[in-house]
Amino acid sequence: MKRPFRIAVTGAAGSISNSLLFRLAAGEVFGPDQPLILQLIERPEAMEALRGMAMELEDCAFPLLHNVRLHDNIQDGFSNVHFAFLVGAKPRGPGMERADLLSANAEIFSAQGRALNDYANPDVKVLVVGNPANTNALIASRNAPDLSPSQFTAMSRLDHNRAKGMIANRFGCNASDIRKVAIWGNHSATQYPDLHHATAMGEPVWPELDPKWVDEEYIPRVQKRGAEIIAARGQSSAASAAQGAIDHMRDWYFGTPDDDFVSMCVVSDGSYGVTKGIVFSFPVRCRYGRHEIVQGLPIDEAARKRIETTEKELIDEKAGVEHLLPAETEAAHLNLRTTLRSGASRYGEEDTLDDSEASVLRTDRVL
Ligand code: NAX
Repeated sequence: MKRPFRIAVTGAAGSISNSLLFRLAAGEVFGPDQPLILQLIERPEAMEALRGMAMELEDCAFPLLHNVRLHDNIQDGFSNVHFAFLVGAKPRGPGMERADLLSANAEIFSAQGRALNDYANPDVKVLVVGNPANTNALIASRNAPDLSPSQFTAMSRLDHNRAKGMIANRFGCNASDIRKVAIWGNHSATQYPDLHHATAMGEPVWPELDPKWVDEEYIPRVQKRGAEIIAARGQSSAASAAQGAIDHMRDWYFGTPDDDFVSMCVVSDGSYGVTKGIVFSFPVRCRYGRHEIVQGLPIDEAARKRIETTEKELIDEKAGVEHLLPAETEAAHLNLRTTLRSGASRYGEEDTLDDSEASVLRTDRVL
């Protein structure tokens, strides 16, 4: 019997978790033979709802689910966890400016970064789902001086899946026939869903597409899909967001296929000229539990402009929370080479990445 993984989920009584927790417990992320302990975290006022969720989990009699723990504090909730899904966040209230939303969440995520640093397993892998996800992930990472920035990611996988689904519809094929779609930038309406490198059933899609359709229909529709769903069902995306989180963590853990890439928001190492030290969605590949930004994709002028627009938004977001970014972690986030300690990332290596298995496995990362 394998040793159980400890998984923390914040916002565990919310809508996304209502889908995520059951699929985690069913083995959809870590496989059908990996036992789990769920450490579920909520605000004190939502603990009763969380208790209801735990009863339902119990009633499923999941063979992989060893234990469910309920926590109203992050210190106990993050204790020894190997993976953390940070789903809970403060929603935008009436009259709240974006800057207020940013700073309200900044405080939550700086405390969570510190608690992960102090209480989680040193190899913890963190996925931030709660919005504004990219900047929340940056704040958490900057407040975790003993962890590598490569251990913190934010979710653009829902956007990636949306982008894939919409192009599959266009070509009349299945989403699994589409490869190499990329989301660049922020999980917001400035994100850039890029089809230049995408293939459908092995053939490039770009030559088949009308650029006007891409610019005026496809890109805005992916960017605003969240709002379209709220307008249609009166609630924000929940099951599809859970699917994005499942795909993100599963691929990070098990790896991505060689003939494809996925989108993940990771700390920028300056690839493609993107400002270092912001959390930005890139096309990435994962192997041996590590993510690496896909290098060398051609970027034309129009794509460059779109990347710069979303980059600027993230720079502005970062400026708005600068007071919560400790100076002591700045260098590690600007020079990712110095953070290779855990072997979790190949950031900062020269242009030619060393693919040898010996180098990949040298640090013996054991969960
Ligand atoms: P819900 O409002 O249904 O649930 C959020 C839960 O988080 C609530 O139960 C609340 O009590 C809890 N919570 C709030 N602050 C907390 C804290 N500090 N510690 C622990 N728990 C806390 O929202 P839901 O629909 O589940 O969405 C959760 C978050 O995901 C939101 O911020 C939402 O904007 C974001 N999303 C991010 C997406 C992405 O692609 N990155 C897509 C979907 C979603 O919009």
